[in-house]
Amino acid sequence: MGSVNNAGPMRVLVTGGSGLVGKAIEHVVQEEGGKHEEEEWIFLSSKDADLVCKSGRTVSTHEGEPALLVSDSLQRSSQRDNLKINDNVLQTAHEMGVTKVVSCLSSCIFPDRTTYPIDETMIHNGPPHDSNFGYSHAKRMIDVQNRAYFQQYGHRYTAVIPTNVFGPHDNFNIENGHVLSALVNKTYKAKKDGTPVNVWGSGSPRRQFIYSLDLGRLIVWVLREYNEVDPIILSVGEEEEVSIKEAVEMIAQSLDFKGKMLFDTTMSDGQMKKTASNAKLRRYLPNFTFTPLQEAIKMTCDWFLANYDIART
Ligand code: NAP
Ligand code: GFB
Repeated sequence: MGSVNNAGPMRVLVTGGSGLVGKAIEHVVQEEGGKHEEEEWIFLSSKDADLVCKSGRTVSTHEGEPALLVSDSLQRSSQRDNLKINDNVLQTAHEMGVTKVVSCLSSCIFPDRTTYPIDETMIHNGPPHDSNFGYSHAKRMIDVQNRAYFQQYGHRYTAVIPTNVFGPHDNFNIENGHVLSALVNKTYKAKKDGTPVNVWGSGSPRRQFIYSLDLGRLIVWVLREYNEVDPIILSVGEEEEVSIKEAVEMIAQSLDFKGKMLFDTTMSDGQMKKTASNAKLRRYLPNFTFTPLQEAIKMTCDWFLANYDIART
């Protein structure tokens, strides 16, 4: 966030910089030429500033005046924390004269009873799935706030809507990690201990999984080239949607696990599907190539094995 001095280089502040999405953006910027000459990119974690409280927002902005804020509000926050973070980030951006903010929404905020595929125009068309209604409404408010900041001040603050993200630096914790990362860890342990892998639910729910590095590449593109205030879905196509069972089999193949998979139907399936359209992204980037899912899962497993000691398990 901060004022872009036309003569000066762009400065970018990435909140959530130590997380799954933040680390992917950092990889793209530091390792893939995503950073332009003289630009300054600053990656923050909760240790640098607690975005839930105003003092945290002051600290993060007094570090200098980055040109841009990629706001990664927080997975584990409650609705109240998300609302506070949204307001702290966007209001600070406004007060500091930030030229652009890119916030993360999520495909789980879409209406639960809907037609498919879901697109960006449908965000507010009905209540989200009951399992995360508080979080979803807080996320939806970012879209409302972005439109208000544009209408009142002309700020081009926008948002991206990723589907299910996975990759290096994910949260691999078996209890509170997302499905792919949790099952990488479960399969790793099952292979080591000679026990079955416990998959929650029937394995029938369907998801579109986006590899974190692909998402990082797309978010850097949004930062630089996407000028709408309206959000944009960042996802593989509908045709890439797979069942949880298929995804789990890809993990087993990547870890060379040949043991038993148990589908524990006493555990909820949650949302059976939330098929999203990436047609809008394709209109902008018809030739963007996503990493094939099996390859991305294999790279994630390899990262996990090589970084087991530092991974969030
Ligand atoms: P994550 O891996 O849990 O990372 C969360 C980041 O936020 C970490 O850098 C963490 O810092 C930081 N953080 C936590 N509490 C904070 C606080 N109070 N103040 C400042 N920073 C704080 O999350 P993620 O998966 O990267 O998600 C990033 C965004 O993408 C979220 O908005 C999420 O809704 C969205 N998204 C994620 C997915 C997915 O499948 N993961 C899908 C769609 C959308 P510490 O390391 O210090 O804790
Ligand atoms: O990834 P997940 O927890 O989140 O669950 P959502 C996806 C599906 O995987 C559910 C099944 O049907 C789970 O029942 N599943 C099977 C498991 N085994 C496991 C397991 O060991 N762990 C987990 N976690 N699931 C996400 C949000 O919702 O949608 C994210 O949590 C984000 O924040 C993303 O918004 C887009 O796909 O249900």
